[in-house]
Amino acid sequence: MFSDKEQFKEVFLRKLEMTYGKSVEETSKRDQFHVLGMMVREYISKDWIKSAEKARTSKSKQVYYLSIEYLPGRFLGNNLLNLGITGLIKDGLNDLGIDLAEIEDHEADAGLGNGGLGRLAACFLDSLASLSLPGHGCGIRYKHGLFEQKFVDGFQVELPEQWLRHGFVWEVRKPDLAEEIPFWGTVESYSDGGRLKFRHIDAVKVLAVPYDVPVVGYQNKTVNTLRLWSAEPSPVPWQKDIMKYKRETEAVTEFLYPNDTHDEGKILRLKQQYFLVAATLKSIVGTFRKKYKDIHRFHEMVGLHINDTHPVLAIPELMRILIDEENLTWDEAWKITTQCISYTNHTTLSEALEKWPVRILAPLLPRIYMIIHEINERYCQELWQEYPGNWNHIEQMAIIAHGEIRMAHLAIAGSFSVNGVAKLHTEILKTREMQNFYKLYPDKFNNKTNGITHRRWLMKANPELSGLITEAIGDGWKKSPEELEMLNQFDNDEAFLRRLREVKRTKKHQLADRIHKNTGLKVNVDSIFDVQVKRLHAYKRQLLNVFHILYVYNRMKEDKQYKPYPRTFIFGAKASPGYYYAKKVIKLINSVAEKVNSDCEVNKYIQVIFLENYNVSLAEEIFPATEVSEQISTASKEASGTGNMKFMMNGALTIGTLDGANVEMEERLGRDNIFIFGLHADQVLNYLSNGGYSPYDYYHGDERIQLICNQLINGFFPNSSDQFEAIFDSLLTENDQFFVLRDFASYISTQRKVEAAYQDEKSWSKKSLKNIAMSGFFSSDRTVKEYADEIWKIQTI
Ligand code: 4GP
Repeated sequence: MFSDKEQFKEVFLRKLEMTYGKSVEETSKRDQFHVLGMMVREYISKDWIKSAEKARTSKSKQVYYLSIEYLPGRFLGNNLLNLGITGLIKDGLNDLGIDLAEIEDHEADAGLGNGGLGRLAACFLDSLASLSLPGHGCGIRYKHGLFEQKFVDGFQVELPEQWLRHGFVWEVRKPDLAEEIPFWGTVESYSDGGRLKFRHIDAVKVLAVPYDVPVVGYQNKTVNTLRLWSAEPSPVPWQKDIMKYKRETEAVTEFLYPNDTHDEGKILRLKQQYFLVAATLKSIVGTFRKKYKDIHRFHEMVGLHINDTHPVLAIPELMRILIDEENLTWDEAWKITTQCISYTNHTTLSEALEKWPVRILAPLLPRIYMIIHEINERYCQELWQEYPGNWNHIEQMAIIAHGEIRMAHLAIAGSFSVNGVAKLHTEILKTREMQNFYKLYPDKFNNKTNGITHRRWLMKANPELSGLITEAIGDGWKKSPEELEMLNQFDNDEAFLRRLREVKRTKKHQLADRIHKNTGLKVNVDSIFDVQVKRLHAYKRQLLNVFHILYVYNRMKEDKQYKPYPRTFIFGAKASPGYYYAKKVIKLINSVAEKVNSDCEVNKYIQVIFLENYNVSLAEEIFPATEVSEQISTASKEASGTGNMKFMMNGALTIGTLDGANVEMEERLGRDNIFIFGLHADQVLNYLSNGGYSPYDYYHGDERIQLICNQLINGFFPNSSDQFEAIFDSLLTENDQFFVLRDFASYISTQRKVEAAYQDEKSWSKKSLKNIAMSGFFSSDRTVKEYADEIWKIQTI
């Protein structure tokens, strides 16, 4: 081990030689990354053991966060930061002529998630550990994470992601703790001392092998665990065709499903869900059994949080364990289960509300299906008591109906807490999407507005800004991010505001270098950096952003005197491979980029950059350099958003709708420090419940709109004449479900306000400062504390 720089250098050199049999000069950056990673993991190990020991022996309640996705990105920089040894390592490597940043670049992103939901889970783990809370992540070790995106002729092409190719230095394989997970087969009944019991027989068994990853808290010696399960063949396969068996078992954790907010109805996906839940519960119950005698106290000592409905089979699986293995009665088991499970909803989009056909679930998980069926029977009886004779109502609320299992209904019925992820989202759940359930169980519903870890997204991503903040207000904000509010006192401090601008400029230069490296394009650092990075989805309205760019372009072409303030529009977005419309929008953004960037009348003023393969590490370079943050979803559709918070914390100003957490940002900032436009959620919802609005009125009534819509189909984009018909149709023939044309005028006029505001340098800097100062609320430390106090009832250990 090492405790100072000299010792670090000595150990590093020795390990490098021992591992690779080469001198430092001969080793590659990847070799160096690997050795540094191993050293840091060793450095962590003492505290990790101690923390695990505490969790095992302490009599405090433990929470397990079950999530089918985690999107942590890279670990090295974050671990160094949280351990407080970045400076030591950086200096030591410098002495050896090695640049830490270059080494960090050789760590593959752990991209085991699609977008917001998975990234939120990663932020929560960071906060749990940093608050010394006994909370652990449980997930799947996909061999291939979210696909790698390439653009070929402007089209998205997906390549398999290979994060494990060079090994994952942070994980520890624990084959001794493997669990067998049964699929298929049948259920047999038998009598146990006169009591009717059931067991699952003739199953195909898949071995779940855990890989533990340390989650390092911020300078507090707490190291929690993220346990990722990997599927392998069981040692005693019952099948004759062993190769087929091997292929099928390994397939369970081969790929992350590349869907964001909508699911593919695949057996494999269901297998993944049960695999995660069954492996996790087996290990938790095992640990509990070693520690406590009385299973009746399970819910007092264990909290199970399900991140969206994907892990909802935890409800019937826990029932199965308690009844079949622990010999409890149904009522006893139900009482424990419903006091253990809490559930977060992340979206109201109907296509994302999971439903599994009985014909798929029942044969794959026969005992689990029996239990879900019984839960549904009893629950419908309860509904009958509440709404006697109202079959319609009961059918609407049932867990099983029309041959399908509605996972959200199961989650609500089987949990004690249901939360949305921003105030507006929770209100919509209570008053619209889950209205019937809210009436029945008002006490279950609560809000927990999302947050992001300020450690990764400010301290690590933007050390320049962090340094400036610390110089101004001390470093209390690092542990208590609400102290960022103290920055408000510099509101009129010219020197401070100038330094804030200098930091932004440094970060813009760095991003410009990255853009140049990745695309070969040179961007104007004096232009406004206007950014929209997030998954590509119709409701997120990247299309509205494109309409604004085309509007500026068309205006410049029409009126040679018109010179907009220079702006660089930056995009990053992956589209789900099967999502036709989203892929068309990707092609459109690339086509607009080509058009704009190659036009020398225009490109001095505006440029469009679409960065390939948007992921966590790219995000860390983008957020600090951004000046205008695009949060322009159709109001009511974005549950919360978390990118909005990362931009705010780094001093960008938001142009956005009153949607998701934008509403709460506006509450804190006041109207002067955020640019709000467009329809409100209730207006959108009212339109939708009355059959929508009439986009043709806007097409005919606004020449700007008409021109842009026509350009989609009239050959304006060379070689793409029929490419964008689907987009044109979505707006006009399909009634513009996401109100792009409806919000266009409001968006354009608000963009003009943004442009004007930017040119008043001092006032813009003040607004930027205000954004940073008011962003402490959006730290996930606040969010996680709320979960801990109000839902999980766990305390710092
Ligand atoms: C996302 C929501 O779309 C986003 O608004 C929210 O901030 C995030 O979850 C975290 O709560 N949903 C998903 C998903 O990523 O797959 O449903």
